[in-house]
Amino acid sequence: MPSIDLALAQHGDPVALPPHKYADLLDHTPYKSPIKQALATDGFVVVPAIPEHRALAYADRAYDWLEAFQLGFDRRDEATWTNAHLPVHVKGGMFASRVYHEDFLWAIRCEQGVVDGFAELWGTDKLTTSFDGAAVMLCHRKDLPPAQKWEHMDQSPNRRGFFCAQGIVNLLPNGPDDGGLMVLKGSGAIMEKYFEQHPEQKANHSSWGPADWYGYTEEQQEWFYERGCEWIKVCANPGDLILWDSRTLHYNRPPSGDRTRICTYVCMAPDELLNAKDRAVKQKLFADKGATTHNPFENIFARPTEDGELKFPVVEPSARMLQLAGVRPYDV
Ligand SMILES: O=C(O)CCC(=O)C(=O)O
Ligand SMILES: [Fe+2]
Repeated sequence: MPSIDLALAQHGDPVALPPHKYADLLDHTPYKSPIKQALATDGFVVVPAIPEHRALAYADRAYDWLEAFQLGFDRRDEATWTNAHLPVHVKGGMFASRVYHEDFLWAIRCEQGVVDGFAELWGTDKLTTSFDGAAVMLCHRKDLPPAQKWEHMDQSPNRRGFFCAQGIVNLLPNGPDDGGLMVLKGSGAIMEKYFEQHPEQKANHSSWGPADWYGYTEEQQEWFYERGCEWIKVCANPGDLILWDSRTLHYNRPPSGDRTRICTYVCMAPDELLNAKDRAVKQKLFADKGATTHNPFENIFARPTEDGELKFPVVEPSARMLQLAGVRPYDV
C-alpha cells in the first residue's frame, strides 16, 4: 500500500493518489451481486439490513441520547426542538458531540445485516469501520436558516478508481419529504473523466478539512447534467442500509414534511487496507472515543470533537467490535 502524505493531501495539493487494490471493483459489469451492480450503474443502492423493530428501537436510543444532555429537549414536545435545547449540530441535525462511540452506534455497526452489506460489496467480512456519527433531523424546526445545498463527493479528485462506498443506516420511515440523502445518479462513474477534462479544478479543493472531500459549484454540475445525471432523493425504510460510491455527488436536506429523519453513518472496508500508521491512529481514536469521517482506512481524518462525555455507560467491547475498530486482528 503506497503511503500518502497526509499534510499534502489534506491541503488538496494536486498530487495523483495512486489507485489502490480495489480500484476496479465496480468496473466489470454485469455483477451477480445486486449491491455491486447498482453501485456500478447508479452509484447508490438501498438494502434491508436490520429488522424494523430493532431499527425503531435504535431511533429511540438516539432520542434518549439527545435527552441525556439535559438541555430541555423532549422528543414529545416540539416547542423544545430548537438549538437552545440541543447539543451542537450542523446541517439541521448532524451531531458532533461524542456520539460516535455510544453503545447504540456500536450496536448498529455490529448488526449482521450491516456487516453483510459491506461484505457483499468487498468480497470479505474481515472489515474495518469508520467512527462516524449520527443525524437526528427533527421536522418542523423553526430556528434553522433555510437549508443550503452542499453538493460534494467524499473522495479526493486526485484518487484513481473506486475508493470506498459510504453507508447510512436509516432508522425511521424516510420518504420524499422526510429529509435525507440526495444523490446525483450516475455521477460517480464519470467523475474521473470530469477531472481529466478539467485538471485545473482539482486544486479547487474547497474541503472543510479532509482530503477526501470536494465541494462542487452549480457550474461544475452542469457538465454532469449534460451527460444525463439527475438528482434523486434516496428513500428508505427503517433498518435499510443505503450505500453510495464515494465518487457520487451528494448532499442531504432536512425534512420538509411531518416526519423526523434519524440515521447513523457507517462505512466499512477490508481490514487488510489499514496500513500500520492508520491502524495506530484508529486504535488511539478508539481508546479516546474520538471520531473519524467516513473513511475507515487511509487518510484517516481525526475529526475534531466537542468536549464532553459519553452519555451512557460503555459496554464491554465484543470481539466483533474490536475487530471492526481495528484493535483486534482477524487472524487470531
Ligand atoms: O446525511 C446524509 O444523507 C449525507 C451526509 C453526507 O454527505 C455524508 O455522510 O457523506
Ligand atoms: Fe458526504
